[in-house]
Formats: sequence, structure tokens, C-alpha cells
Amino acid sequence: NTYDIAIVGATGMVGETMLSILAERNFPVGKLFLIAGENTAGTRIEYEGTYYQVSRIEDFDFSQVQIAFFSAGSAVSEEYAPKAAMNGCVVIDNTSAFRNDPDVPLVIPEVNPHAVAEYSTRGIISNPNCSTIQMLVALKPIHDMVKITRINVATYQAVSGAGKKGIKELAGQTAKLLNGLEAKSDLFSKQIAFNVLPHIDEFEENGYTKEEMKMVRETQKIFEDDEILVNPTAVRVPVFFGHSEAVHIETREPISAQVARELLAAAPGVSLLDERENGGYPTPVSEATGKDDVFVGRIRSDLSHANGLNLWVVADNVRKGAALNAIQIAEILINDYL
Ligand code: 2RA
Repeated sequence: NTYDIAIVGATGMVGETMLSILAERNFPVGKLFLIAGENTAGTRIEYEGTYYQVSRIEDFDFSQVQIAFFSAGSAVSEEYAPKAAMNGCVVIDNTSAFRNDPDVPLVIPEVNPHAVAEYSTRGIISNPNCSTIQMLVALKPIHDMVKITRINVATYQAVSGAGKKGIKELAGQTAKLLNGLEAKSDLFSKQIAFNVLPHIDEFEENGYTKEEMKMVRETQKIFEDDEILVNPTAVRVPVFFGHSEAVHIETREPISAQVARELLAAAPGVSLLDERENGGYPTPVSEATGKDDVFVGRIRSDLSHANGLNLWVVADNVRKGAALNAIQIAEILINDYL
């Protein structure tokens, strides 16, 4: 069995990564259609030895495909994903457009694979935000054992989360500054090179940013637990690939660092690097970039709280944070439902 696939946003960071992961995992691709906005339509892209012309979404008939991956921004998903689903294909959407829709499953294969069963309600499955995915892959085994009641998290997010433009801005500013030239900011609100910005996406009424509120809302939906309290601060840092997170949890039952370490060592999709010595912890550059796993280290009891535990969680935000997770959802879909 092969499956005819469309990738919307094929020339973007996530689209390109999805193509390479589809090949890496020998996904049974039948016909492949690459779709992008008008500014990159017409590009030719090679996949498994064949060249494909990127076409414009306005001209595309989604009844030609069984699965359509969307990663071209929320506006494109809002406009075209329902139409694509009406044409009989299953949409796996990487944007935030439908994540809070009760009729749209929000899936992390290592955490709530059963939720894929709801795909046919709207014909859309949402991929969670990258910062939510890596956090919940790490927290799932602990939550299952001792129930997490509260999560405090500070994120350190790579500029690739803002796409190719984010990478370009960090590289450009760094080069300019190292040559004693002025560095201006276009994409980010302030200089990102040699700096950190406590602001990702827009501000909401309550003073949190949309990026932070994604982690609150998505955690409650994916864990199917409206009581779990989440208190995020999302920060942009001058790193190209790989989001890091300082996670501080409170659990209903106490759990020791040692038990947490054992749980995580056996957890699907997790690589443990937790040695109390030089280099005994994961970083975006040395471990996560280009890899599929979520890396966890710095596990220690919270010295300020009886039922508290701290962990450091790092993952490639473009792979597990978006492209890989979406393809793992598609694998569940074709193995169990289509
Ligand atoms: C970011 N998570 O890092 C958001 C969207 N990818 O910018």
C-alpha cells in the first residue's frame, strides 16, 4: 500500500525536513505533490531521485491525495485545511489553527496515540507546538506514575522556530556585530544576537504570550486533564536549532530523582543524559540537533518543595518539534486507520 501525499509549505524549514524524514523512514509515498505560496511556487525539489515542481495552493485539487501535511502558517491552514478535508484527505496540520478545536485531535505519538482515532470528525489532526511536544514526551512517564499537578517551565527557544527568516536574522546580526557594524532587527522585536528575548508570538490580555498559552492549553488537552496547572515563560535565544526547557514540576505523590531517572531511561522517544559532572547534560548543539529523541538531564529533587522535581529537556524543534511528530502521526494513521 502506498499513500498519495501533499506537503503544503514544501519550501519552508518544516516542509523540507518532512520530505527528508519521509525518505529516511521509508514512508510508503505514492504520488507526491509539493505546494507553496506564490513566492516559491515553480521551484523544483528532488525527492527520492525524482524532481517535483512546486505548485500553488490556489490551483491544487486535494481530492488527489489521502494525506496532506500543512506547514505554511495558520492563515493558509484556516483557509485550506477544511476544504482539503472536505475533499476526502486527512490533514495533519503543523500550525496552531485547530489545536484548541474540540473536534480536532492534538497528538504526540508517545503520549496520546489513541487520540488519532478522532481524526475523522473533521478530517484534521493537529500537531502540537514544538515546546509542548518535547516537554510532554519527557513528562508523560512521570505523570502516569505520580500525577503532575503543576508545571513551571522556562523555555530557551532556537531562532529556527521562526523559520528560515529567524536563522537569517541571527546569522546576519552576528556577522555584522563581529565586524563592528550596526545590526538591525526585522523579524524579532530587538537584537537577538548575543541577547535573549522573553517574547515569542503575540501578547495576550493576561500578560502571557501566545507561545506560553499554547503550552498551557495544549498540555491540558493532550493530558486530558483540565486541572493541571502550567506556568510558562517562553524565551528566544541565539541558538539556530534545538529548544531547551528548564522544567520544574510538582506531583501529587512524591517521586525521587532516581526513580524519575529510571522511568525516563525506559521512556519511548527519550534519551537520558544525566550525569552530575562536566558535560553530563544535553544541549542543542552537542546532542539534540538533527536527532529524533527528546533529551533529558539535570534531574534533581526540588530543594524548595517536598513533591517537586526539576529536569532539563532539549530537542530538535524542527524534527521532533514539528516534522517528525507529524510523520509519526501519519504512520499511526496508515497503520491503524486508513
Ligand atoms: C517558535 N514554537 O519557536 C514557535 C513556532 N514554531 O517560534
